[in-house]
Amino acid sequence: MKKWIAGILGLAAGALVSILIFADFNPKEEVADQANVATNAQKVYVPFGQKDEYYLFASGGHSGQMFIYGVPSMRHIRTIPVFSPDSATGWGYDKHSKALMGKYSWGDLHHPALSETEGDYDGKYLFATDVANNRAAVMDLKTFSVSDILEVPNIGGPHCAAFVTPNTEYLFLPTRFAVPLGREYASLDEFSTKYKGVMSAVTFNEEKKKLEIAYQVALPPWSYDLSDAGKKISKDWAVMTTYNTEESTTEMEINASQADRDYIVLFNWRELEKMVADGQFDELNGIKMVDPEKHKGAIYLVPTAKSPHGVDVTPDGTRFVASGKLAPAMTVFSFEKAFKAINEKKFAGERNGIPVLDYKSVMEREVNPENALGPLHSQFDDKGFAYTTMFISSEIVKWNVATGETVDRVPVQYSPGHAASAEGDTVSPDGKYIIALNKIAKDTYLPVGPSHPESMQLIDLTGKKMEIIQSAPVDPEPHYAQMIKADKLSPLVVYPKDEKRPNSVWTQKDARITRNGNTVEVHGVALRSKFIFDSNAKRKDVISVKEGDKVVIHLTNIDLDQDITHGFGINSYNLNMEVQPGQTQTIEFIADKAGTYPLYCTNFCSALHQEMNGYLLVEPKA
Ligand code: RUQ
Ligand code: CUA
Repeated sequence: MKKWIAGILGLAAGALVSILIFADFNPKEEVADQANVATNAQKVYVPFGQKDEYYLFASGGHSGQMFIYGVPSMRHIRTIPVFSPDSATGWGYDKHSKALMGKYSWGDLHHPALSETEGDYDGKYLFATDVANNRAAVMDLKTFSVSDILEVPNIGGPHCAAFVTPNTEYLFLPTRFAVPLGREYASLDEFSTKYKGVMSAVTFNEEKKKLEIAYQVALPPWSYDLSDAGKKISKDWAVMTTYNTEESTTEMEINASQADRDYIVLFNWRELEKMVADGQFDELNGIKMVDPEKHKGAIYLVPTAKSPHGVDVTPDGTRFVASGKLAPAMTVFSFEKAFKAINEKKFAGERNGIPVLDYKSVMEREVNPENALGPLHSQFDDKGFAYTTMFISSEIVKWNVATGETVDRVPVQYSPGHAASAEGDTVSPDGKYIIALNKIAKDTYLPVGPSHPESMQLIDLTGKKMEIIQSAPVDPEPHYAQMIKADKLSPLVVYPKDEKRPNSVWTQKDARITRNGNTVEVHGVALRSKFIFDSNAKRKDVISVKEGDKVVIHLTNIDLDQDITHGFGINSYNLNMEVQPGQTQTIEFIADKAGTYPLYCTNFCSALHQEMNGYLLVEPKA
C-alpha cells in the first residue's frame, strides 16, 4: 500500500517536473540561442592559413613555464620553459639553459611583463619572476626563448612583480615574504626589528642580454602583493599593495586581517635612482640597499581598505585603482591629489619612518557594485571603462573610471583571479577582448580526475553587453597574462648563419672530434637526415670516448630552412637538447657509464628522420 502511494506521488512529481520543463521551453529563445552560438563561433574561428590577431602570454605559475595562446581562437600555440626543465626543447639539459637554471628544478612564475616603449608594448622582450626561488627571467621574443635568469639575493618571494616602467628602465621586484636582512637566521620574535620586505630594482642590459641588480630597498616587514608602474603624468612613480602591516608571524589568515586599513606604497623611482647616485645607501652582500627610514623623500604610504590585492594604474596615468579582497569595494585614488599632499607635506602620520598620506585627501571615490564580492584586479579599455574581476561573486564588472558607475557585468566560471584585456595595462588599450583567468573550472571540460584544469574565458567587448565567446583549458596556473597585437612581434625565421659564432661548424667537412687530456670535444653538424661528428672517421656519426672522460658536444643545425629543427638525445644517458635551424647548442657531461649508447634525433625532421642516429661508445677503464 505504501509503495503504491509512493509510486503515484512519484509519477505526479514527474509529471509536474515535465510540465515545468515544457512551460520553460520557448522555441523562439532556442532558435535565438542557436543563432548566437553560430555568431560567437564565427567570432573565434580563425580559418586555416590565417593567424590570430593577438598573442596571449599567460604565466604558468608553479609549472615554471609561460604559455602562449592565440586570440581569438584560444588555441595553445607554444610553451616557453622558463624556470623548470622541459625535455621537448632540452631546456635545462644543454649548457646554456643548465647554467641559467642553476641549482633549481622548479619555479613559480607569476606575472609576465612585456617590455614597453613610451608605456606601450614594443614586442621585444618578456619578463617574469619566480616566487619560489627569487629569480627574474627575460625572454627574447625573436626566438621565444629565455636569454637570462638572475637569482636575486636578500629577498623572499618576488610575487609583487614583475612590472616594468614605461621605457623598460626598470623591472621592480617587491616581495611577498619578509626575511631578515641578508637572509641570516633571526628568531621570529625579532620580526619587527630584524625582518624586511626587500624590493629590488633590476635593469636589463639589452646589448649583453643580461639582467642586473641596480639597487634594493629595505621596506618594512610586510607582504607586498601586487604592483603597477605609473604612466604619463605618473611615469616616474609606481604603486604596490601591502598586507600584514600587522606584522604577524603566525596564523596569517586571522592575524594579517586585523587592521581596518593596510596601505598602497607609492614610490618615486627617479628619486630612488638619484639617492643611489648620491651614495645614500648601505651595502649588503655587494648590493646597494636603500633604507627609507634614513633616506626620505621617495616613498609614501596611502591607507586603503584592509588586505588589498591588485592595484592598477589607469591608461592616462591619472589614477590608481586598489582592490580589497576582503572588502566589497574598489578604491580609486588620484595621483594628482597624492602629489599635492606630498608637495605640501600634508601627512597623517608615519609608519616605520615612512610618511602616511591622509586617506581622504588622496582618495577620489569608493566603487561599490551591488553584491559584487572579492575584487582582485582591474584592466582597461579604450573608452574609459575598467573591468574588475570578482573572485567571490565569480564575475567581471565593467565600470566607468570617471564616474564609478557600474555599466555591465558578466558571470564567469568560476572565481577569476586576473583578467587580461587587449593591451589593457598600457597607455593605449585596444578594448575588443578581455580574458578571464579562472581559478576553478569545475566540470567545464572533459573530466580528467579530481583535479580539473584552470580555465580561460574569452569575452567580447565590442557589443552592448559583454559576452563570453570562447573558453580554453590551461595548465596551472595563469596568475596573469598580457595580450599583445600579433603584428608587433617579428620572430626569427632561422638563426642567421654566423661563421664567427664560437664553436659553430657550417660544413660537413669541418666536423671534428678532438681530445685534450681527459676532455673530448665534438664540433658536429646536424642536417637532414644525419649527424656528422667527425668527417675523417670511418663512422662519421659515432662518438667514441673512454669511461670517465669529460665530453663536450657542440652541434650546429646547418639546415637553414624554417621549422627544420633537429633534436639530440642519448639513450639512457638522461641527455637531450634541441637545435633549431641555424642554431649552435652545446651539451656537456662526464661519460661515467661504460657501454654502448644509441643517440638519435628526437625531433621529426624528414622522411628519413628514423635514420638520423648514431652511437656514443664509452670504452670501459682497463
Ligand atoms: S596574484 S589572483 Cu599571483 Cu597576481 Cu592575483
Ligand atoms: Cu633530425 Cu629528426
